[in-house]
Amino acid sequence: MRFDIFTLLPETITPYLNSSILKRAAERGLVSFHVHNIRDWTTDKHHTTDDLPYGGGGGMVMKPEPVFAAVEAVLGAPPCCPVILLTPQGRVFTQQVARELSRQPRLALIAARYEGIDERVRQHLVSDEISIGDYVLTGGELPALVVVDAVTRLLPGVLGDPEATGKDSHAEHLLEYPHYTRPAVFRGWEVPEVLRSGNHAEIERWRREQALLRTLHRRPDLLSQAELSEEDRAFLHAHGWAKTKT
Ligand code: 9D3
Repeated sequence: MRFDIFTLLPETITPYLNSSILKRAAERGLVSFHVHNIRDWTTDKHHTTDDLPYGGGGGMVMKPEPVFAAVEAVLGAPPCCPVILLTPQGRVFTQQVARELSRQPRLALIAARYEGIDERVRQHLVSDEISIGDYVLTGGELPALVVVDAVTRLLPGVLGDPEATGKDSHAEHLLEYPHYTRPAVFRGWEVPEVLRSGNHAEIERWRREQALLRTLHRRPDLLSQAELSEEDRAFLHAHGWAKTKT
């Protein structure tokens, strides 16, 4: 899979792509990352990328010409792949959206700066708009990296174990059970006996119950989407699950 990332701050993007799992995925040829500085497509002496808003008001607006020029130079006109604008007004990014995007052979991402981007970019260049959640950031660079990261780890061969991505708690709509490693006792705090028992059926049951309890207490909204057995449901009801509450 190929990513083209368009930004005014490429230096915020490249270090993360050159780290750990994403770097290894690129070295192995499973994915390629191409970061483009929108400023490289300005044509005026001062390399202007923003301007005052028509109609007045505060803040600056990203000019359309350099964005169109950059995207069309790299992707052609019309663009050869989906063009995603990261924006607080987009559909909210979830694991389901990550899985959907991971089926594409190529994706372009536009990270905006300033108070916004000229509306004609959305209307005539962008095919999809994504937000990563309801909080205010200073730009689209971190959201672009969030999308790249979540999508790349789903690509075949990127993670060691192909089981790992399917068993993700968010894929299952349950929070994870608690994890422990050695030592068995740290500062007097013991690893639960059941995990050291060697009884794999008991361990599986304990982990399932812990995942259910955590989800019930912290994210009960997830339970409506989770695949629950009759035993799971009985366990949850015994711990105060009122199916109506979300
Ligand atoms: C003054 C109104 N602001 C909207 C709440 C304008 C504004 C704030 C922040 C416009 C852009 C931004 C920068 N944020 C993003 O580009 C962004 C973002 C975010 O802030 N939160 C969650 N997802 C995303 S995706 C892109």
